[in-house]
Amino acid sequence: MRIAKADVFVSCPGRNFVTLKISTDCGLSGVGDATLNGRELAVVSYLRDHLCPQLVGRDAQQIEDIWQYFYKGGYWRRGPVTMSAISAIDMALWDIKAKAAKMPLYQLLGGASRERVLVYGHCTGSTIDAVLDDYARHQASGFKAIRVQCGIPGVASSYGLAKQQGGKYEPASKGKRPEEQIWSTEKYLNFIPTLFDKIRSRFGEKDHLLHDIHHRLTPIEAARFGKSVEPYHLFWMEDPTPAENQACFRLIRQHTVTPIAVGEVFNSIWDCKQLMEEQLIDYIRTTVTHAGGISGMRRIADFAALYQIRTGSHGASDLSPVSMAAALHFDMWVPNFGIQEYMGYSEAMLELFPRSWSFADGYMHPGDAPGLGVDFNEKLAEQYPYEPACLPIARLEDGTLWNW
Ligand code: GCO
Ligand code: MG
Repeated sequence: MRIAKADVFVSCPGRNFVTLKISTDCGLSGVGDATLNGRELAVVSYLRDHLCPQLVGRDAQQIEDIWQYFYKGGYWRRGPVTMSAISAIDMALWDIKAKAAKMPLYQLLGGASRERVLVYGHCTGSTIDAVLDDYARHQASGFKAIRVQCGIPGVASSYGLAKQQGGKYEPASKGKRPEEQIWSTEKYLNFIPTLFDKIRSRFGEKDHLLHDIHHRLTPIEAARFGKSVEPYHLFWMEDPTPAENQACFRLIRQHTVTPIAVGEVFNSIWDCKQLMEEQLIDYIRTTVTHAGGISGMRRIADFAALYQIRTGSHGASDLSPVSMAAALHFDMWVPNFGIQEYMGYSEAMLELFPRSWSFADGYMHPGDAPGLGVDFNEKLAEQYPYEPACLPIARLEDGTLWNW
């Protein structure tokens, strides 16, 4: 089964997605997601100009060899651009292999380890009252695990808020220059315990409660944060501090038992190594789109399992429905599954990517269509050309550039 064609599409049904379609000489084709929010065109070029010409003519069944060919063969290893491109190729080839086997991908991976996939949704609000309303809405739509982000009094643009009340959180803004936001760690740290106190007092302990710090604290501040929310039993605190210097997480661990999730910006097993070996995290957030596709994720998850670390894949809406489908197959199979993020998609996005996955009662299922169970409507995509957009940047109140 030879690869006849590899096409790259960038389309914007409300936000930009990069989609790879690999077609074979036997008529089967597969899709992969290569979206790197705010840096989409770099991956488009990496695929179109460098990898796709080398893909054509290869045996589509040799997924592992192709992965190694582009990982080792590129000489310049790792990095988000390279790994998003490799991830999309890997995903599309697994899609083809599972279609050829006439199986949903999770069957080919080893079969279901669970009946359905626990997902968490995003509750946001600019005030505690607005958060409480949105939390009730999430409960009513079935979610059993809810991430909570709230406006911080005195901070003009806190992380994780929807642009309109009741709307969805979407960080990127249209245009070629990023929006600048202002951040205050002091105000945040003083406010957050009150937020969780109000949620637990109103709704009790029955849901899993999650929170994303989005890389904004220093290690000692993260330690204080973790300690201060211990009474509310968080499922996790996410990205408490940037994870470049991983030894810093030792300090957080010395002070708190609040579980830690890290890894949405990681792109290989090497980024996970120290955090796992030293048992410095509890959940690994790498995704199929950025960490080497299904093949890369399997290596990471198996390594994590040695340390009882569970998966909690990034599933923000800047990862396309193709990524969501691949993640759900992976989640059905992976023995050390923890949870999956699910923000949902607009009608336009779902029309562009017809899919067989479903959501009910706070759980998802990838469906039983052969392959990933997701398609890409190329014709419709012509109506949604690429629109430049950027992720914001954050500054402290005195103007110092901070971690967004
Ligand atoms: C999350 C993430 C996202 C990122 C976004 C950046 O936990 O869902 O932090 O919201 O900010 O994916 O592109
Ligand atoms: Mg996050």
